[in-house]
Amino acid sequence: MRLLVTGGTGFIGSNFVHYILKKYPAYRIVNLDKLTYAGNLENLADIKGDSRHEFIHGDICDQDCVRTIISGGVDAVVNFAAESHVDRSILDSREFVRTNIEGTRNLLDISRENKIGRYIQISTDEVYGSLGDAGAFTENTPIAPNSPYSASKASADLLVGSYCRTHGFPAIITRCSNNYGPYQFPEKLIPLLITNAMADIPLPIYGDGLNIRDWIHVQDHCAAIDAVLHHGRTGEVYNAGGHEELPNIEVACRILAALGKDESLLTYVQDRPGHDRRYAIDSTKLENEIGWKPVINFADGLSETIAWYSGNASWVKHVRSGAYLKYYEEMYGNRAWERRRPRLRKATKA
Ligand code: NAD
Ligand code: TDX
Repeated sequence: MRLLVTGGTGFIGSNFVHYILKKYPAYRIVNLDKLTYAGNLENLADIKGDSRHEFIHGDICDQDCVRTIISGGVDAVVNFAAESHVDRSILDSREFVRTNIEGTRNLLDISRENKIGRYIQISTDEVYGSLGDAGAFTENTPIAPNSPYSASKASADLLVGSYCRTHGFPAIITRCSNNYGPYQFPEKLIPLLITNAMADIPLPIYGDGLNIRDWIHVQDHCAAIDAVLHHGRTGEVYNAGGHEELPNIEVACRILAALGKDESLLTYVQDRPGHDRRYAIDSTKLENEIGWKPVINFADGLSETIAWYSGNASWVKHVRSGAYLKYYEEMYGNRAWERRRPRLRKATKA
C-alpha cells in the first residue's frame, strides 16, 4: 500500500508515520507537509534515509503539487494537515479557513479525479461543541463548533460528507478526543505544562481550571486510524476517545507531582473566550464494529510522556525558541496573572 499522509511532520502525523512503518514493513508513505511552525522534521530524524518514507515540502492547497503526488500512484490519503490550535484561531482565523477547509477541498477533488480507493479525514471531537456534566458525544451528536478552529474542522467534515453522498467518494471521518504523547508542540496543554514545570516557569491555567478533557495517548489514536483505514466502512464517521476524563487542574497537579515541583507554580489566568467546558467521547461504534479500544491508561501514558520530554532536552530547546517565545509572549504576556492555590478537592470531584 502507498499512502499519502499529509501533515506528517506534526505531532499526530509523525507518530502515525512511525506507527505505520513499524507495523507494515512493506508499506510506502509519501509525507506532504508545509512545515508551518508546528511541522518539525526533527520528529522524523530517526527514519531519515528510510526509503519507505518520502518527504515532500508542500501545501495541501497547492493543486499542482497535490495532483503530481496523487497521480503518481497513491492507494489511500490520510489527511492530518491542519492548523490545530484553538488559541491561535482566536487571534487570527485566516490560515484555519485556508488550510482546514480549502486544503481539504483540494485533496478531495484531486483524490476523486484520480479515483483514490480510500480517504481518511482526521477530524476532532471539538466539532460537537461543549458538553454539560453528563453524557458523551456519539457520531449522531449534532455538529455545534464554538471556536474558529472547530468551525473550520466542522466545515471540512461537512464537505467530506457531501462528497461521499453526492459523488460516492470513498471517505471516512475520524473524530478523536485530546491527544498527548511524544513530539507534541508545547502550545497544547500537556507539553506546555511539562516543559514549563521542567523550567520552573508558572503553569497557566485558564479560568477556574475545571474544564474537562478526555485524554487519549497518541499511540491509541494511531491504532484507531489504522483500524478505520483497513476496516472502516466508507461514508461513516468513527469517534475515538480515551475514557480518561480529567479537569485541567488535576492534569497540572499530576505533572507537578511527577516532576517533584511545587504547586505554587500553578497560576490561574484569564479564560479562553468561548472555552468549551467539557468533552467526552463515546467510541462504542469503533469498539463494536472494528474491535479497537484504547490500551494506554492516562497514569502510564503521562509518566511515559513526561519521561520523553525530560529525555529529549535538545528537541525541547529547539522548539521552545524564536517564534515560540514570541507566540508565548503574545498569548500569555498580557493575561492577568493570578497566583493562587489550586482547588484540587473540587476539581477531583468534578
Ligand atoms: P499539529 O499542529 O501538530 O500538526 C499539523 C501539521 O500540519 C504540521 O506538520 C503542519 O506543518 C502541517 N500543515 C499545516 N498546514 C499545512 C498545509 N497547508 N499543507 C500541508 N501541511 C500543513 O497538529 P496535530 O495535533 O498533529 O493534529 C493533526 C490532526 O489531528 C489535525 O487535523 C487536528 O485537527 C486533528 N486532531 C488533533 C487532536 C489533538 O489533540 N492534537 C485531536 C483530535 C484531532
Ligand atoms: O495554557 C493553557 N492553559 C489551559 O488551561 C492551554 C494551552 C490550555 N488550557 C486548557 C484549555 C483546554 O480546556 O487546557 C485544555 C486543553 O487545551 P488545548 O491543549 O489547547 O486543547 P483543546 O483546546 O482541548 O483542543 C485540542 O483537542 C482537540 C487540540 O488542540 C485540538 O487540535 C484537537 O482537535
